[in-house]
Amino acid sequence: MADERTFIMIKPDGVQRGLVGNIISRFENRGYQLIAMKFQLATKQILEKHYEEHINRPFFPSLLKFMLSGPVVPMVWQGKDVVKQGRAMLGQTNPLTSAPGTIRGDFGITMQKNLVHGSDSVESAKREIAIWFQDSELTHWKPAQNAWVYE
Ligand code: YYY
Ligand code: MG
Repeated sequence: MADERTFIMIKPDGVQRGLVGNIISRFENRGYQLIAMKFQLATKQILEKHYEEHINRPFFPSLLKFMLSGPVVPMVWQGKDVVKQGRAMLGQTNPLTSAPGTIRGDFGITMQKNLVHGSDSVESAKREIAIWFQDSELTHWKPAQNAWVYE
């Protein structure tokens, strides 16, 4: 459905390395629609909700420290198949097994500093969007390019 939404977040390494514009451009250039975006320091509380499934994993304390080390850019993107395509554009969790042409495959080397988060299912996207954004922050608009992106 063309109104599918995903949650994409540029992590502190992506911000520190000046890759915010590059990462946003990839989604814009593909034809996806930006619905919401923030620039902020995350908090322990919000990250514990966001990474709920990983809270008992051995890497969690280190992941939390990294995610709190600088600003992040949480975003909502919309368009046909955007959850699956967003994950494909990110690459694998490990940048070393990510194909060139993907964000992680183009810019990353280690697992933790893999630059960007993307929802892994439509259900996860709904959950994550609700953690980072109020309903009133999701902007309703019709991109002029849609007529030239969709049949
Ligand atoms: O969804 P994705 O980000 O690709 O990977 P997850 O398995 O959900 O892990 C979330 C996050 O945790 C990952 O992006 C890097 C980090 N991480 C890690 O530092 N070490 C691991 N062994 C697994 C994940
Ligand atoms: Mg994940």
